[in-house]
Amino acid sequence: MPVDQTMPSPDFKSGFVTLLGKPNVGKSTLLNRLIGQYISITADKPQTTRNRIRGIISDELYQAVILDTPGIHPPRNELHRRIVSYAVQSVRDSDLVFFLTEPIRKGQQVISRDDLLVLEHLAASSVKTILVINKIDLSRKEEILESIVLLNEAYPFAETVPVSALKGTGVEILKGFFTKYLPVGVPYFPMDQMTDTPEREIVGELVREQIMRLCFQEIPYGVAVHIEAFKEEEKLIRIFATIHVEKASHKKIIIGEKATMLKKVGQNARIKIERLLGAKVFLSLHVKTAKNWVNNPRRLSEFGYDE
Ligand SMILES: Nc1nc2c(ncn2[C@@H]2O[C@H](COP(=O)(O)OP(=O)(O)O)[C@@H](O)[C@H]2O)c(=O)[nH]1
Ligand SMILES: [Mg+2]
Repeated sequence: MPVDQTMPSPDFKSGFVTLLGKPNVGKSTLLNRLIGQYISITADKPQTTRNRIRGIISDELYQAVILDTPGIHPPRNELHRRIVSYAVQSVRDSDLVFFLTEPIRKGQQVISRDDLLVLEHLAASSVKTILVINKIDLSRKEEILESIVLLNEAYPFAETVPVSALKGTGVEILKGFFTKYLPVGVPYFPMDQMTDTPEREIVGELVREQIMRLCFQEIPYGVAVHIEAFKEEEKLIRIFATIHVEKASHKKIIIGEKATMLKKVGQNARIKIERLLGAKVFLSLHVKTAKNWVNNPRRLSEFGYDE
């Protein structure tokens, strides 16, 4: 339910927008760019995003609540199943979808299977969808134009916009769609709020992001970060976090020789957390083994992955 606020203007628009697209296409980068704050983690690895991160963008004319998703992909374990069902559910609950994809490469005339899978889900939902062709800074003009034609033949998009989420190109055009396509309504959140995801959840994600970025291959996918304590003192915020891993061998890798890896994870994460919270931070990390938690319903709920 919308909070009780005076409506800024009679035709003020408010609603929910879901970012959808295959892993690594730039959804989280776009969310951060739209709201101008780093709340959703990004990495050059598939399936970085896992937790429910929502950004809020407000203006005199609209408020858009934007949901970042990990994308829709065939689930491999109980964790994935819960994540995919969240993405599917958020499409059903949204007023507008931004479908992100990358330009189709020259000589590669087909739309990828990953994209087709997402489009199938969209077709079933009938939510108005904007085609966002991202990473245009990496592509040639002909490739972008050809992609626009092919994708519009495959799906009835309401609009098409080529962007670079990384550089910011085209992002202002996307903001124009909030007034055009969201329904008339009062704001759901205070106008200066940038996210409704709890701070400690974002902090946990910032720790997990560094593990994604610094550790190799399969290890990061079985990692959950749990914030045990978050103590705000006068000049410092003390944060105690536990990193849960699936196997003892993974614990060894994350800690590293003489704890060098864990130190690096902590240092990098602390810099980003300080920027987010605007305060000095003391960050303490502890690594624990939680065998096969990705398939354990009790553990999944405990780590915030609800049904
Ligand atoms: N060159 C380029 N890279 C981008 C762009 N948008 C995102 N990326 C990079 O693509 C990778 C995946 O981005 P991310 O936002 O995590 O993708 P997600 O999995 O869809 O959330 C990261 O390394 C980003 O820096 C873009 O417009 N141009
Ligand atoms: Mg992401």
